[in-house]
Amino acid sequence: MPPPVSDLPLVASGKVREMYDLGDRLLMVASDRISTYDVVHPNTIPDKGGVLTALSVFWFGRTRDIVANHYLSATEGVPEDVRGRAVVVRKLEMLPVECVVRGYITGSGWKDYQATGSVSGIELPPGLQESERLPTPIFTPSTKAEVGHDEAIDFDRAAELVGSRELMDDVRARSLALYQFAADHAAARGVILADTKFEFGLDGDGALTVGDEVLTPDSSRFWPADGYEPGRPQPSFDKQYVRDWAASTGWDKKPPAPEVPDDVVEGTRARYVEAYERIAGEPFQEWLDRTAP
Ligand code: PZK
Repeated sequence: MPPPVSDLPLVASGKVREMYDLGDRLLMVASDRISTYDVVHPNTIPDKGGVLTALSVFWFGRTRDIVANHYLSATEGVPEDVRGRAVVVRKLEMLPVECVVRGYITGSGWKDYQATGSVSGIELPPGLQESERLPTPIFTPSTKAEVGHDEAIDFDRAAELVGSRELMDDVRARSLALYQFAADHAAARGVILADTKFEFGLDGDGALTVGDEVLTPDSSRFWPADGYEPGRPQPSFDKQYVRDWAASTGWDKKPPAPEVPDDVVEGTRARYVEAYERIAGEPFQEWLDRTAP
């Protein structure tokens, strides 16, 4: 019998997921917890962790020819109590930068553009509207902040932190290629991939490898193509029900976050499952069946 997750050494944890040590490998577990405005709600969205894991595994399988990744298995070595929402991955030496690609101008990129006309040192054309598609996708690295928000840095600073301009050139090229592949795939299914964040590392042979989760709603902004209109913020494919409900309660977005009511939980769960089914093109149940103990 594999050990329950609670027996494994915890090596890292984020707001909604955990990483455990398996010796020569790692176990990455996605929870069903959800945050809005950076605050985690007290209750969960059933299947959220499963959907994010399934999506990440879908993309890892589809992008192996663009860049190697750390994914090994969603069954072998995954304890029964977390099957469907966890993966075994290779240990990497992680690079100390977040690799953000933006195809649309939104979020912190929109703030920076409004203030300076640039994002991560890349000058953008004047007169862009909020949420507008960029002439070409841009690579906008940021620091990994231990606490608080990541800070945008320019390419030269990223290369300095990584210690090699050649390696950083490769990281940028792979990041842009991954984004382009996924954005094209999503667009054909009615989903806009506005932006996304990758984390890279080096494997035991020094080969550039993508780690973390990839191209999920927690590492990306997914917008429904239907109703897309620049000039305003776009509704998030997955979290908009929770955000709209949270705003309607008058919550000030400061901790603690309010408990999400059942109908909003159910609507949000349906949106996550729909995101998986649209993008992967298979019923979410098939993922659960494949990974079930
Ligand atoms: C690694 N994180 C971020 C924080 C998480 C993940 N393949 C790898 N090898 C070594 N280290 C990491 C990875 C990956 N991926 C990633 N921390 C360590 C992180 C919190 C929770 F699930």
